[in-house]
Amino acid sequence: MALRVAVLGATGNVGREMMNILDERKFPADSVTAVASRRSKGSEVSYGDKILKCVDIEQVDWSQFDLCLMSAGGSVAKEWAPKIAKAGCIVVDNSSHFRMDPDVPLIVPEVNADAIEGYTKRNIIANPNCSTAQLVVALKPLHDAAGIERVVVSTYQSVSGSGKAGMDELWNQTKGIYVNDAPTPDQYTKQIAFNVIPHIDVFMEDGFTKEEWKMSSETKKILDPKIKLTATCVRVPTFVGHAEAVNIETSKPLSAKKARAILKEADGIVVVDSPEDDGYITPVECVGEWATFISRIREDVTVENGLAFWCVSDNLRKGAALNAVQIAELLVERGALKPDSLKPGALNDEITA
Ligand code: 11C
Repeated sequence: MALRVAVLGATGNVGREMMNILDERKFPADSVTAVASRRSKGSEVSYGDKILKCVDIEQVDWSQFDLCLMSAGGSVAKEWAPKIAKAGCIVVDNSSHFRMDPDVPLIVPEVNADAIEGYTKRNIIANPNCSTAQLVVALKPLHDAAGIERVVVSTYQSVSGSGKAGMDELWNQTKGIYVNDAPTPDQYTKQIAFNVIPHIDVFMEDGFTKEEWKMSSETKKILDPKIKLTATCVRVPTFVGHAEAVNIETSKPLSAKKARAILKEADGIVVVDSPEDDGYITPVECVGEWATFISRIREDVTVENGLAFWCVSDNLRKGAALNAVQIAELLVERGALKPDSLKPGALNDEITA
């Protein structure tokens, strides 16, 4: 059987990146179909040098697909992921809906690849929140080396995290302010242009926001339930790329020099760290990249075993679409998905043809 892939939510910021990354990484799909809501039926999205017209979600026979990369929001995921999974198609869902379900693995391949085996319980795999994904990539090698006990993280999250509407609001407000005609906030509770807003997602009873809660609970599920994590999540007027100022306390001592060496060897990480004018990475430089960039690694002497660093990644890529495609690659690697192109004899057939 061939490997037939659907991208559901193909017209959104993340859906478009999923199509780009499937192509860039030469994911061995035998076919790729763009799927969207009825409203977006017929909209065009690109996949490599091809233009695909979106198919209406209601019209799809899901038994004809092996893998669905879904980025269509929590309510669509709640309704459709179980139906699609039941039809025999593995779902990788980017929404928060299934992340804490004990029968759904929450996967960042560099961190907890083996947990993917649990997907068979519901045929659904969850993709983490963007700010969590880059953080756990950075924490994993340090945790293995020195045992992380506590994390304090402050985020600087770009407006693409709230979709195209958030990007449009920043753009229109910024232009409007120059001519004294700025539209009033709609996507955000306060002005985002030339401002920062310490509020992402809804407030919870304890005063933290849901985004902050997600960072803590998802890190526990992906990396280690014993890690204590407190976050302050802030929206900033950048378009793409989330940045994080991270402070960790470890059970064993870990020097900045050793941490730098460990991170340099770790999967998915690029260390750019020297104490000079351009010796660090900023959000605009990480756009379109696959890596999580780590800079400003230094010892924090205010606690016994403390380390601080700066972490930047493309939130639409490692934070969403890239991680989803990496999960799909892992499914291929482990034999859960079997593309025709990788079956024995396929190469010979191609040569003969
Ligand atoms: C943001 N991190 O930047 C959010 C977007 O749970 O998948 C992703 C929300 C989620 O606004």
